[in-house]
Amino acid sequence: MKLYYSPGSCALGIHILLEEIGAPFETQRINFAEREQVGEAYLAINPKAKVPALQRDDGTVLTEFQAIALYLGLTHPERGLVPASAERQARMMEAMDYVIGTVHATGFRRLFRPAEFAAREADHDAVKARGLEIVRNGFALIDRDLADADWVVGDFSLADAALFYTAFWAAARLGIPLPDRVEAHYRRMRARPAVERALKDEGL
Ligand SMILES: N[C@@H](CCC(=O)N[C@@H](CS)C(=O)NCC(=O)O)C(=O)O
Repeated sequence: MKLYYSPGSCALGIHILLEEIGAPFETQRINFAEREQVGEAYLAINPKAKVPALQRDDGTVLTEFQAIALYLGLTHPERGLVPASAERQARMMEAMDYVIGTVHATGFRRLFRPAEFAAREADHDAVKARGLEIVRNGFALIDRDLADADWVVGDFSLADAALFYTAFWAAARLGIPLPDRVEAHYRRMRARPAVERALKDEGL
């Protein structure tokens, strides 16, 4: 398997899951600063011009965080990254979709790429302010749902890797304070050897 990634991007979550699984994989960095994601070579891998993308050993490529994560979890059942019960599986997907589809795609994206939301530069501060509000509200909801649990849904699962990459953006990249339980989850994640390996491998 080969993971296409950019350091510290959402692909970090998939990188962590690959480390957790322990199956052999390689990584290929896509250099965003050089716009490699829109270059011909990468578009042939992922025409959506995004990371993560996972190339399997038969050459086929999977995109979209939730799909890649689910594939990894289901193909390595011995690692227990997908809960057994339908209720917990659904809760795991619910949490991942919220983190990725709302907190990341509508919140952090406004902070990282305001030009995609407003053509006029004069409007970018307002776009970022709205992004920050979405991120803060999102973490507040996640914090409430975490309650006293160590992990998002019972045991460690795919959803914890998704929450981690957004918490990492807040804590390590943007200095946005995390609510207490999300902060504790972030620290718990950082204590996992697989997380440290993925961060180190990405030079973070
Ligand atoms: N829906 C996609 C989103 C992936 C995504 O937004 N990736 C970002 C990095 S975190 C990206 O590749 N951005 C490239 C760009 O904006 O040019 C997924 O879940 O995988």
